[in-house]
Amino acid sequence: MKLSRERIDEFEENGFLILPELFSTDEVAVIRDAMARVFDRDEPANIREKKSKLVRTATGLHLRDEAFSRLVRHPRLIEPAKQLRGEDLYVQQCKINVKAAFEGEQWQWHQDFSTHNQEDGVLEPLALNLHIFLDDVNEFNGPLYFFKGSHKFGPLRNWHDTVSTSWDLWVIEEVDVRRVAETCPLQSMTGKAGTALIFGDLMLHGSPPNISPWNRSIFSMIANPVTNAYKKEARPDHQHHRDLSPIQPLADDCLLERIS
Ligand SMILES: O=C(O)CCC(=O)C(=O)O
Repeated sequence: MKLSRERIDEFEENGFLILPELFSTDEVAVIRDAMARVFDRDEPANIREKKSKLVRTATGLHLRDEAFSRLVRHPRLIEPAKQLRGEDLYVQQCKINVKAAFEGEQWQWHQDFSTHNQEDGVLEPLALNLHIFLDDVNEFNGPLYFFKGSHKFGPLRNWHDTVSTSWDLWVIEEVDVRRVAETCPLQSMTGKAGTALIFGDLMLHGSPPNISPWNRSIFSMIANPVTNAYKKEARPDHQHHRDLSPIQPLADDCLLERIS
């Protein structure tokens, strides 16, 4: 799948792209079945919420289930990502972020690049975060909030928050969030299950707790150019994979082909 010139310009201008219902209901069902299998296991790569102990983030998915191994090579994700970066990419991270109804906790304001740079020694903000909504995401069940165009500010001042949630995160100083808010409008990332979202490493974003009665699960894969690979191994492999093999896209129907 190729992006048009207009969509590439939109990505450069806003810092993100929404691709409504890029994946079909049947494909989302395959991913959700795999999610249930992975979440059932009590493994360190399933990181639980501080309070409820429900799974918040399940990482290393493409090494834990064949459906995810195919999904990280899906042409509808990988071809646009390669087109935007113009070079080979590796799977830096492959996870699902859940926000369970009533219980899902926040993601503080952050740029992904702060973590990639501080923890993994990635030098340039070139990684792309590729999301697929696995539930309908609405205004109430904890959508991501983006400061549209915030990538143009470059890397912002950050600090390491190891207290607020069970996922340690490099978060952005409030003074910088206020500065960005002066010119960049906030937009919530909502859409039907199967919708995809592509955003860059410098997007200033966060998301509120889910106090609604509706679950919210989002698949998230970070794809980074091979030439921009990690230089530090502070985090475990399931949070930043060491395998730098260039991602080779599979056939478009790869998710629906039988898994033997
Ligand atoms: O799942 C969320 O609400 C936030 C996820 C996020 O911030 C990210 O993927 O970088």
